[in-house]
Formats: sequence, C-alpha cells, structure tokens
Amino acid sequence: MNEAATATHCPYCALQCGMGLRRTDGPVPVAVEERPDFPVNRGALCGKGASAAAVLAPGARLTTPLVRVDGELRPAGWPQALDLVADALARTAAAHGRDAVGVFGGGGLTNEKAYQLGKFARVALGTSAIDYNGRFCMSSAAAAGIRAFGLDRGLPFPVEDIPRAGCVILVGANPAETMPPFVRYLRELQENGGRLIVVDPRRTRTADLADLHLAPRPGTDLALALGMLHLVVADGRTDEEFIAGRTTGWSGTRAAAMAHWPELVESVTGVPLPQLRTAVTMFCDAPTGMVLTARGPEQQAKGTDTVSAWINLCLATGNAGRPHAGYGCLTGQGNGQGGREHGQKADQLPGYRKLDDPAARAHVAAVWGVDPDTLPGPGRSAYELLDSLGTDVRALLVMGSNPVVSAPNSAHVTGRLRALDFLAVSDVVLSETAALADVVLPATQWAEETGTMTNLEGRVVLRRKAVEPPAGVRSDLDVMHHLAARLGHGEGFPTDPEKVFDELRRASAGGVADYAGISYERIAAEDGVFWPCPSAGHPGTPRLFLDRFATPDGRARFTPVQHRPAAEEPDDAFPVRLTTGRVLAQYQSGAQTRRVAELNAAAPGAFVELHPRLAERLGVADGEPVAVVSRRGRTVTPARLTTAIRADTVFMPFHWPGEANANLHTNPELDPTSRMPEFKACAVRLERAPEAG
Ligand SMILES: Nc1nc2c(c(=O)[nH]1)N[C@H]1C(S)=C(S)[C@@H](COP(=O)(O)OP(=O)(O)OC[C@H]3O[C@@H](n4cnc5c(=O)[nH]c(N)nc54)[C@H](O)[C@@H]3O)O[C@H]1N2
Ligand SMILES: Nc1nc2c(c(=O)[nH]1)N[C@H]1C(S)=C(S)[C@@H](COP(=O)(O)OP(=O)(O)OC[C@H]3O[C@@H](n4cnc5c(=O)[nH]c(N)nc54)[C@H](O)[C@@H]3O)O[C@H]1N2
Ligand code: SF4
Ligand SMILES: [Mo]
Repeated sequence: MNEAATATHCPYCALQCGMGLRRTDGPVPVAVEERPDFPVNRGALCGKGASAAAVLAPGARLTTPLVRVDGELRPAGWPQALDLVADALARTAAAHGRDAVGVFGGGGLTNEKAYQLGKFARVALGTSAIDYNGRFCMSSAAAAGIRAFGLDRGLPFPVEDIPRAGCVILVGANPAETMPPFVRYLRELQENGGRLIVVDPRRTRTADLADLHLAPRPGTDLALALGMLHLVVADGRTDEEFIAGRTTGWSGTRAAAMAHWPELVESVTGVPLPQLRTAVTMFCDAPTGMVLTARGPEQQAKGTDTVSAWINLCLATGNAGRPHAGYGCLTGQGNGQGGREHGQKADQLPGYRKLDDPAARAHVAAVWGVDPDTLPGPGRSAYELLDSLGTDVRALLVMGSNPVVSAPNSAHVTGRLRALDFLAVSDVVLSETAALADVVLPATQWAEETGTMTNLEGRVVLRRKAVEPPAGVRSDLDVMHHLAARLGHGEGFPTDPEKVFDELRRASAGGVADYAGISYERIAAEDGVFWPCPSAGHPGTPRLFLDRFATPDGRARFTPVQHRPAAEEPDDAFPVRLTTGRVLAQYQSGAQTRRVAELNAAAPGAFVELHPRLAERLGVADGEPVAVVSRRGRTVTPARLTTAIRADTVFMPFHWPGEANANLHTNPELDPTSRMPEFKACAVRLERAPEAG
C-alpha cells in the first residue's frame, strides 16, 4: 500500500513553496514530490527545493554533538555537551555580567524557534545581547515600511495580485535566480498587458524578461527614485486626490525631489535620461503600479532612505492602499518575515512589539510570568554584536546562521569569533562557523520536525514532520528546554512546537503582528493564514491598508530623503565598484547547498563577473584567475566575462568560504536607522593574478 506524501514546505527561501515528502528506505529518507494544491508555487520547485532531501542523509549532516578536546572537535554525548554549554554561559554571566553572553539567531528558524530564542535570551539568560542574520537581509525595507505605513509586512498583498497590476518596477531583485517559481507571476503580468521594469546594474535573467531595464551604478538607487519622482511632479502626474486624502508630509518630499534634477540623476546613476523618462511614462500610464524591492537597494548604508524614496514614488502616484497597487519587499529567508516578528531582533518583543515600550514589556512579561523590570533593554545590531565578540560579549550561542561566510568584513568577524571565551553553535551541518565552536549541537531539519513559517506574503504556513531524525540529533526547542533547565528555568521552555505556538499566539495578541487567531488546524485547512489575525473567527488579512494605513491617523507618511554617495566610493587606488549577491544553485553561505552534489555541479565555485572592456584593460581572459583587492582583503577567483554587467562594476556571489569569500571585501558601514551593512557597494581594484601564469 502506498503511504500518502506528507504535505510540507521547502527548507530554503521566503517563497516557502509547498512540496510533498514521501518516505523511502534509502540513506536519503524522503523523496520530494510536487504539491500542486499549494497556491503560491502551484507545484513548481527550483533545483534547491527539489534536491533539498540530500542534506538529510547521514553523510551530509551532523549526527552527534561535538566537543572541542585538545583543540579538536570530538563526538560527545548530549548530557556532556549541554552541561558544557550551560556551565560556560553561566560562568561568563557570573564573571562579566549577563550582557557578556550573546545569542545570534536566524531568519530560517521556524516561528516557534525564533520566539523561543528571544525568550531564552531575555528570560533564561537575562541578556540584551541578541540579534540575528535578518538584520543583514530586509531590515532597511522593514524600517522604511514602518516609517511610511506604520507596519512592516514584506508584501501587503498576496503574490497572486501581482499579475493584475498595470506596471511593476522590480528594484535590485533577481527572482529568476532567487525565487524561480515566482517568475510565473511576472510572466502572467505581461500576458495580461502589464509592463515590467527591472532596475539592476546587471542584465540578469530577470532583467532579460523586462520591458525596460535600467542599469544604475550600485548604490545609486536613491538618486534614481528621486529623479523619477522629480519627473512625475514636473509632468503633472501626481495623484493629488490620493495625496490629500490618504497621506501626510508631501510638501517636504516634493521639495526634496525637485532639488534632484534629472541631469544630475543621470550623471550620478549612469542611467540615460531618456530611459528614466520612459520608466516614468510606463509607470504613470499604467492603471495601477507596484514597486517591489529586494536586496539591491536595501543592502546599502542608506538602504532605509532608499526604500523610502521608492515608497514616496508609490504614494505620490496613488499606488498604495488600493487593489493591485503598492510597495512591497521580497523577503529572503524561509522565515525572513516571521523571524523578525517574534523577538530575536535586538529591539523587539513578540508580536512586533518594541522592547522599550512599557506597555509591550508588561504584556509580554505577563505571558512569560516574569516581572517586566527583569526584562533587559534593547541590544546591539548583528554586525555591532559580532564586532563586540571577545571584548564585551565573551560567550556566544549561534542558532541558524553562518557568519564566518555571510557577515560583512568577514575576516574581522572570524577573528572576533576566535577571540571569544566560548562559542556554541547549533546547526544541521558542520558549517564554517560551527567548525570554530567549542561545542557543536546537531539540530533536526525541516523534514524531521513540525513548525510554522511566515512567507514573503505574510502567510503563516505549516511545516510538518515527515520522518524521524537520526538518534543523535535534537530539535532547537529541545536544546533550549534543557539549557534553560540547567540555568534554573525548569518551566517555560516546552519542546512541543504546538505548545510554543500557542504561547506565541498569546504573546502576539494585540500586537502589530497578531497571530492570536491562527492555529495549526486552521493553517492546515486554509493553505495558510495571513496575519494580522486577532481571533479564531477572523479571516486573516491577505490585503493590508485598503481602508487605512497602520499609522495613528490612518494616513501613509511621506519621508523627505536626499541622495548621498556610497560609504566607499571608487577612487584612484580602488577604481571599480564591487557588488555582491546570489546565483541560482547555491543558498546563502552555502552551508546546506554546497553539500548537494547536483547543486555543486551547477555552481561549483566562486567567480567574479566583469565586462570584457574592463577585462581587456587588465589583460584577463574568461576563466583566468583575477585578484580582487579592497581596503579589507584580497581574493583570487576565475574571471567570468559578460556584457551583461556595467563596465565600471564587478559582481561576486557570496556563497563560498575561504580565499574566494566575497565578504572579505564588503564594507560594514551601517545604515543609521536599520543598522544594515553596505553589502551592495564597495570599492575594489582588480589585478591580473600572478596565479594566472
Ligand atoms: N538561489 C538563491 N536564492 C535565494 C537565496 C540564495 O542565497 N540563493 N537567498 C534568499 C535570501 S535570504 C534572499 S535575501 C533573497 C535575495 O534575493 P535578491 O535580492 O533577488 O538577490 P541578490 O542577488 O542579493 O540581489 C538582487 C540583485 O541586486 C542587484 N544589485 C546589486 N547592487 C545593486 C544596487 O546597488 N542597486 C540595485 N537596484 N540592484 C543591485 C544584483 O545585481 C542582483 O541581481 O534570495 C533568497 N533566495
Ligand atoms: N556579500 C553578501 N553577503 C550577504 C548577503 C549579500 O547579498 N551579499 N546577503 C545577506 C543575507 S540577505 C542573508 S539572509 C545572510 C544569510 O547568511 P547566513 O545567516 O549565513 O545564512 P545561511 O547560510 O542560510 O545559514 C544558516 C545556517 O543555519 C543552519 N540551519 C538551517 N536550519 C536550521 C535550524 O532549524 N536550526 C539550526 N540550528 N540551524 C539551522 C544552516 O545549515 C546554516 O549553516 O547573508 C547575508 N550576507
Ligand atoms: S523558490 Fe525557494 S521555496 Fe521554492 S523551491 Fe526554490 S528555494 Fe525552495
Ligand atoms: Mo536574506
């Protein structure tokens, strides 16, 4: 008899594609199947999702705790590993204070884990020193969204609305490689007569689909958006009724845009003025418009202002708070959305509450059964936390991130990790960060445990357990339960995900991200539930802002912004702009996908993408090693020549560790509001590598 496949979701990105898992007898214990009933991907999967089960095999993953003895990681039992971690955390707090113990989480963790990790830090450890890798992801869009709309949810509408817009501007997003099943919605948009504009310094696979491709210099999107708004005003294409009825702050924003002359914008961005005009006409002629940003404009030291500039363009043209129109951010990690709502962020409590808000503290403390005064205050942002390792923060627990590869200025960060008195890492594989740890805790994976994720639409979905984990592996909830017990908190850290979720619902009740009415049962019955969903009888909220924005007066807020240069502009010593990003077959730091043979065959190693004109000046041929040198490091990787990139810009994917790691170069300069580092723009020099012979 054929056993039914378990309906669940992909372990990787924020699309959270539905998939089925069928058990097998082989070393890879499940086989991935299509699940055509799930609306977001309708059965389609990219190569990463289709091959995800490979990481469940014993050869690819951790199967026992590891403890460092005489400098080497050796297999150990769970009681010993947990004792070592709890002792080290307690000893550090006793010697240096509670804030000397740090926690670094991840946007790939389920809602239950992210929630429990924030509680673990604030209650069991009593530390303010917690943040997570989502700070490196969409934090600038989140900050700008809150500033304009009073609320941050990646997309304020389901993806199915995208094909019904008249014109979509995709800014610094390459979903053809980063979310392939999403591309269907862009094709449907065009089939319906809608237009697609892509803004990217590279003519990516996504840009190839576009009706218009604008290729600005990295780090100049703010000027580009201001230039478009200038032309909108100059051409009289603003929506005065919408501005008067549903917004505040227009006059200052209008004045700021008028100061950004199109000719100036052309020289700053490198986008020819006629193209800028065509973009404005296309956007304004369409019945409705959307602007969707991803990491291109967001991962800048002015990312928040840059996203504000794009939101201003939407508001000025009446493209917000009505059907088939609006601004949205394509979140990235599997739980990039939920991961930022439940309290692993340095300044937040569950339900998207603020840690410095007395009412929020009182509400959450009551759910947790603690005195609000015992809750620590806000901590520092991800890079600032990593930068403080070995000095202020002396012991660290990492759960769900691989900063040795993915943090900016990675050589410095690796040095800080090495300077710790104690490092514990919970991971499913021996990542480059885990390899530095004193204790490594092997975690169960997506197919081996149940939990909820919130996708890029704000849809809460349920991942279901399909198979038993190997005997030596435990869930992160189990780890937190046992560590908390050793730290004197025998209660309050259950291991059953549904119990944790029910507590999360209460903690989020009345907050911005209200999950109170969402249950595992409802998610299963309804293809996911969109937050806010304040009660069991509430239908959930697929579309936000249709009646009012989430600000106190219900109006969206314009924010006047000014263009400014990248923190590190090219100069004589470092004349080329470096930007970084992703390729189709690898995921993030590559910790998981570099362990999958077919993905490695498709994307075996690092490279630097450059224009043939630049290559010719250097005397470098396609495939030859080239040295990239910045103020922070030197890498040697094969040159990949393509006319699809600006000649003043080079691109490196960041999926590989070691000598070719793109983050050896990236600039840790932070956005003043979101504390996002400038992954997308720094200055480098290229040299023909001596290795080229
Ligand atoms: N295959 C794959 N898919 C993934 C991931 C992965 O690692 N691999 N990661 C997931 C995660 S966590 C995320 S956050 C998303 C990211 O998804 P995306 O944001 O789509 O990915 P990136 O490649 O980082 O950046 C997108 C584009 O920004 C362009 N860009 C660079 N600098 C600039 C700039 O200054 N301005 C503009 N306008 N564009 C610029 C790059 O050329 C690139 O094509 O992908 C998710 N999906
Ligand atoms: N140069 C450059 N750098 C970047 C970016 C860029 O565009 N350019 N993008 C940034 C962005 S957007 C992001 S999101 C970050 C991501 O960077 P990372 O935080 O390094 O992301 P991952 O490689 O996904 O790391 C997740 C780790 O957690 C493990 N893991 C997965 N699931 C679980 C679980 O349930 N429990 C536990 N304990 N572990 C688990 C995985 O095996 C992996 O080792 O990188 C950032 N770095
Ligand atoms: S697009 Fe994202 S969620 Fe879908 S299969 Fe690929 S990695 Fe998984
Ligand atoms: Mo991300």
